[in-house]
Amino acid sequence: MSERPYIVGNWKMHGTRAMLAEARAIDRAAERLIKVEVALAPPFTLIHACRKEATLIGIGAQDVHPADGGAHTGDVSAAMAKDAGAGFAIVGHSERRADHKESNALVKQKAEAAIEAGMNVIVCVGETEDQRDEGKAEDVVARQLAGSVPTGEELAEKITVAYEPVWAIGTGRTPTVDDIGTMHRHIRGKLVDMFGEAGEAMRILYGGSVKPDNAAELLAADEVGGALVGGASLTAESFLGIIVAAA
Ligand code: G2H
Repeated sequence: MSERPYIVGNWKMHGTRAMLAEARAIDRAAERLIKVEVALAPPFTLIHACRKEATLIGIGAQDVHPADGGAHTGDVSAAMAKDAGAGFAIVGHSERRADHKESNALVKQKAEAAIEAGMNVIVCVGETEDQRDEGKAEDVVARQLAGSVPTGEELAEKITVAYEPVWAIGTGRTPTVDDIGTMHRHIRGKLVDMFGEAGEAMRILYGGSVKPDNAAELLAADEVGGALVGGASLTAESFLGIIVAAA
């Protein structure tokens, strides 16, 4: 696994140009925090402006369409996101799986399209509360990995997996450090099955209610290579609190 923790802010459907000041402040601070790899995924409308404002941190898209282009009203292709300044794309976030009925197969196509366009990808997986209560969390995540992560040893360095238990997203609830470690070890095992030795080095992020005051504890869990942060990435102050905790 990369030595540097990878802390990615997912702004979701938040942000107008007024928020560019936050991106600028995060970028300025990241200059001092070189022990951490920092990135932001703003809405499509802000990718280009964020890329211009922030020169050090990674800028990515929150989704891409699997097709190169064509008659898909309202959608954005990977090549378009890349052209706007995105170096990576998040795919398979649980909000897209739920709101847009995205299947594992579609998530995989999106990941392949992003890689084909020259981007890295963060593929999200995670179980619902019912699935966890029924003892199915590991099976669900294994199926999501098998179905939504593109395979091929040469792709391993382009792919990050984010484990985001659905019941922890935006709720303020988080799994225990032991539970996170158990799931991350399970994911590591599956990645090694899929990618061989290259799977050992792939980053696995934790996401779900990561905040400045719990970041250090969550990031210390076994096999956690960083965090995917939603609500707490919306201001430079709170996002930097997490980045400092990761440093
Ligand atoms: C999980 C996370 C970011 P939050 O979706 O992807 O959001 O930190 O608000 O739980």
